[in-house]
Amino acid sequence: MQTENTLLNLPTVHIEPELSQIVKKVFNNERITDSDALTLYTKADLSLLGVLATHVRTQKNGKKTFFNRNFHIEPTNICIYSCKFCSYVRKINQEGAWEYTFDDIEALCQKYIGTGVTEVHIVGGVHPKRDLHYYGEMIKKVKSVLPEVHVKAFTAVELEFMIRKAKMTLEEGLIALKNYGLDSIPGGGAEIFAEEIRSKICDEKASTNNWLQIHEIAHSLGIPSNATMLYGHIENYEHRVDHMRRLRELQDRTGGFNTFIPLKYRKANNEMSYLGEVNTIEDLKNYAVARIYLDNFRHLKAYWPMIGKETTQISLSFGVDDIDGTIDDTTKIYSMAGAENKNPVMTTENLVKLVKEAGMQPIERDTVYNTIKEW
Ligand code: V47
Ligand code: SF4
Repeated sequence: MQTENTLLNLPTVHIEPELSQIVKKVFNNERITDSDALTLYTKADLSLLGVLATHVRTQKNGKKTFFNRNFHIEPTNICIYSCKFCSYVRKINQEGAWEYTFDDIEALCQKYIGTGVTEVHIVGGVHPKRDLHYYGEMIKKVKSVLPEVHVKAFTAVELEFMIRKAKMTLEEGLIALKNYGLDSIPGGGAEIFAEEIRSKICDEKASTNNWLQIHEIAHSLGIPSNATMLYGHIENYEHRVDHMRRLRELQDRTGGFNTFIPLKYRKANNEMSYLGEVNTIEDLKNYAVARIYLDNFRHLKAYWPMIGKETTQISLSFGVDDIDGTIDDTTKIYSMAGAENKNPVMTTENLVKLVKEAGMQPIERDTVYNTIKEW
């Protein structure tokens, strides 16, 4: 059966009835259900998803596409855990392991004095010997060199361990880190919340409940955060919808998430390589469904070092309105997992050009989406 879609005031567009009721909801700015999201994943073609996601994106952000000037510090790749998708983890004394000293970190930060960088993103392995106070002193060191910089640091997985090691409750630990200078929390460590998948890919580390609890407490303390989802491995669409449902529910309670960042599983040099990788169509579909489903997230980020510059440009027509930042060759997480960008670096001018070529409006932002400059 076919129905006429008059919503767009266009010539007749034929849409399956099951999809047409979802189309109506989206254009009426109504929340879609879990089952609607599954239907979109399984039955909607890419062109329809692009139209729907672009409607939501336009309502929330117009043509604005956000980026910032940031760099990463990955203090160590030594980690007590062994997540099956991780290409970066090493054990103490293993070849390829690194541990930065505070002097190394100070020297790295000094390179950015006067460059207009507004954010430092600090994420690394869960080192067995380092607790909250060590990382608190690290934040102080960064801010002693770059006093104005926003410190977005430590995934919930790192936080869970460093706080436990310091023998504090989660709330005490997050308050202490805030006092050391922590400004926000990145979205990593979420992977896939569904326990039957999490137990197969990253059994040992912070649980789903830990992850959600840490973000909820952080929000209650005025520490905003991001959320990620690692997709394209052994999970199915139900697991992705379940993951986003848990985030949507938490966001309804706190409003503390800035952005959702789907992370495509990359296969090089890890135990799950045999799975291969999903294709670009799947990436775009996933951005679009996320944009439509997560109605209470203002922003959807495509992490360009992960998916490449061209897919990033196309993603802007599938709901994405944020492309992260300049990064400046300071992350190894994805290059070690096989991302195209071996040395991820884009100047501000490159980012602006990328956005303009896609017909969008580049906005340089700070971490919490205040506009710094309209380009
Ligand atoms: O949790 C690890 C992912 C995450 C692989 O908040 C992999 O702005 C794909 O937190 N293939 C850490 N992904 C990165 C992270 C992040 C990244 C960008 C922006 C923000 C933000 C946060 O990296 C991990 C894991 O999900 N990851 N290995 C891999 N082989
Ligand atoms: Fe450790 Fe993070 Fe790699 Fe897991 S993904 S092994 S927690 S560094």
